[in-house]
Amino acid sequence: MSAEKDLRRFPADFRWGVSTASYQIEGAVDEDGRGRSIWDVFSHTPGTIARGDNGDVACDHYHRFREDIALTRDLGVGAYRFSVAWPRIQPEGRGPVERRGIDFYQRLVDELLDEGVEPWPTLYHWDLPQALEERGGWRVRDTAERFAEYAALVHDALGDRVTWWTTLNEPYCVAFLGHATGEHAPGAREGHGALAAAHHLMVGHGLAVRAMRAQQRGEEKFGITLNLSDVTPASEDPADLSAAERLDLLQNRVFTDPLLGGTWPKGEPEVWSQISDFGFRDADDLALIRQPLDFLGVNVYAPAYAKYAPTADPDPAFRTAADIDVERVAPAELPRTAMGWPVEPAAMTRLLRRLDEDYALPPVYITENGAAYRDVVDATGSVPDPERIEFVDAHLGALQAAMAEGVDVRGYFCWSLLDNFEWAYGYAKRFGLVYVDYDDLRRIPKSSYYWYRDMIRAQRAG
Ligand code: GBH
Repeated sequence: MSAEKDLRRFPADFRWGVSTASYQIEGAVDEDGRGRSIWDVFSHTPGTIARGDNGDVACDHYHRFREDIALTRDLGVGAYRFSVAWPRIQPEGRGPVERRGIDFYQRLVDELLDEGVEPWPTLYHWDLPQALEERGGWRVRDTAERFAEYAALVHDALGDRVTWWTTLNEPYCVAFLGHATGEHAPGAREGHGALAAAHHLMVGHGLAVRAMRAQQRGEEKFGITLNLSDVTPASEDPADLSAAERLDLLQNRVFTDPLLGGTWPKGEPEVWSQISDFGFRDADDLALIRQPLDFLGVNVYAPAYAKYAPTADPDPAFRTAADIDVERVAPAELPRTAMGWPVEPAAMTRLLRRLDEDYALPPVYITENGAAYRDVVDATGSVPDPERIEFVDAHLGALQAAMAEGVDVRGYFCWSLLDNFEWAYGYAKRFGLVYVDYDDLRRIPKSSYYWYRDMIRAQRAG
């Protein structure tokens, strides 16, 4: 018992938090001058989202943010990670600020500070202004430049009271789920387009960090959040070994090599030279992308096991950047979440260890980790979710193992505060520590909420 308690002891200044994202919780899509984003358009396109769900109302957080911040305060977390909706700030993705949009985030930030919770805004969690998509979206460099202008506007408005600034959330998902598999907005299935998007996202990050640093007033810290996966070959077969290298390239090194290593991704020409000549890269881009980072956010969900499977079309004209002849297989004995994602906490330790070996890392924050399970309100009105508690607890153990090996991890944010709009899965998948009843929008803390609260309290008790 006491051994187990010791196992969950973290440094006194370790940051505990919860995460959300604008389109997944805010709703109020037509309010206060907000423009349309690619997710409004995508979610209103028949056949894209489970059950035809969309984010029009979502958790109605736009109107209920005070209640949600009170939940966050009572949870005892020191930090709340949320995202700023670009189309609320610049409805067309360019031009002057929509004052009412900035006002909302100022109210949110002030309320958080009043309640003693540190605001951790992310500037881009996938809701690109539709007007920019119509001019090429992330496939074109202009969007990276617009992003930096937008970042500077938000930073100018909030930089006096916000310390922790994250540029992008998960550029992998934006580039490849958005432009190769088509599961996410804008729903494209392209060869070259996804690679161009990946590049311009990183250029946008670099330009944004540069622009915000240029107007820095205090102790602001700048970082980026990547979703990374530990990749293991399914067997010792050389075909599986090279499949694992390709998957590692696609999921991790496309981003980590330029951002953290200052090199173009190793092994990239062999995989993609038939679908792209990478002509979108300028000579100075590597230096631009590799801005010094004050922190690295890592979102961790599931391990990847790679098996060779010849699925890519032999004709490159019909191939997307995600068609790399890899099948994702995971050992059958691993449990699965309601998303079908395999659960293996030790993979988080392996991932962090390898990152630390491969790069000179800035301080790391786990900016998302969590799981969907089939939560229901029971007869007493409670929502027992023992699997989520086990998931988080086991991942905290895996985090401690990485820290014991010397990886500089400074904080952990649970995904998510609330059940919310889970992208292509709509409201069918619940990731919250707090249950949301979508009929009346009532919030009901699940048992994991109380568990997380008590765990954080126990840290302070020393
Ligand atoms: C994050 O993305 C997002 O930032 C957040 O908005 C979202 O709600 C949350 O996670 C939950 O989905 O099928 O085994 O190959 C997560 C990115 C990409 C992680 C797909 C898991 C599939 C694992 N995810 N990946 S597997």
